[in-house]
Amino acid sequence: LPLLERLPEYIIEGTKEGLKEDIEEALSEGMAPLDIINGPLMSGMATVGELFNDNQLIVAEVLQSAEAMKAAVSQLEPLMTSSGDKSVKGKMVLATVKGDVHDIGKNLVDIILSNNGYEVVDLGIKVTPQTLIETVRKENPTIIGLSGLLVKSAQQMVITAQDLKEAGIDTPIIVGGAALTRKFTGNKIAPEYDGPVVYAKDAMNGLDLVNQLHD
Ligand code: B1M
Repeated sequence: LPLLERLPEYIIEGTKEGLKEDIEEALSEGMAPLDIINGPLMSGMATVGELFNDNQLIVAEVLQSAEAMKAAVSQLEPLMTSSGDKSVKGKMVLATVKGDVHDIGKNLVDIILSNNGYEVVDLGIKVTPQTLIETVRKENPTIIGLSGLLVKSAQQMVITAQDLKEAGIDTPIIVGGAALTRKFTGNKIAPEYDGPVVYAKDAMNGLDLVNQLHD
């Protein structure tokens, strides 16, 4: 198989054997680290999602796919270009919402923001509104980042926004993840919150929006 067809196969098959070498080959051919992730690797992950949906993969196999993706992302992480601007532009408290374990997208947001002038406090997965509130009070971030991939996570984000508001917090929120849309964010989450709430379709779009909020 040509390289661009081999790369998604590692994710679909959930295997790391040869992955490192093929990523090196992609890099040596001039592909940018983020393009490797957003292109062939994400396309493999999209196929995994479809196969899983069709019951052609079980959770254990999807976990292997996630492991392969994580290995690729950690190999590429040190190579992600930083803006060169070393000043700290802001601070994000970042979390995958309560009830949700998906963290690959969240981790990408962490990598990209950390490499572009933001301090990121990553609370990990299944983060309750209470933990978020406590951390926001302690860390005093300039932005809150919420990730969630399950349909129920979209609803959980509404609850989280309500809880933050009740705690008197109005720090801008950025949300992202497969189950969300701009429309849902604008119509369902934003009205429940006092501060701005914006939707990012991917991690790079997230960086753009975060930069805009800090201008
Ligand atoms: Co799960 N899973 N999963 N899963 N899984 C999905 C989300 C699903 C769509 C698959 C499917 O059925 N087609 C489906 C959800 C269906 C729904 O809710 N309607 C699903 C399901 C059902 C489940 C379980 C319930 C399965 C089960 O146990 N029966 C279970 C849930 C457990 C739980 O959360 N409580 C489960 C478990 C898992 C694994 C653990 C096996 C594994 C996750 C491993 C891990 O993350 N450590 C897993 C995986 C890998 C997936 C799929 C296949 C891939 C997700 C992924 O990592 N994508 C996924 C199918 C899919 O999404 N197509 C699926 C790559 C990642 C880079 O993309 O996270 O979308 P993503 O991030 C993107 C953007 O969304 C955005 O930027 C990134 C790109 O740059 N973004 C942000 C994300 N967060 C952002 C935050 C921002 C800004 C942008 O600012 C703060």
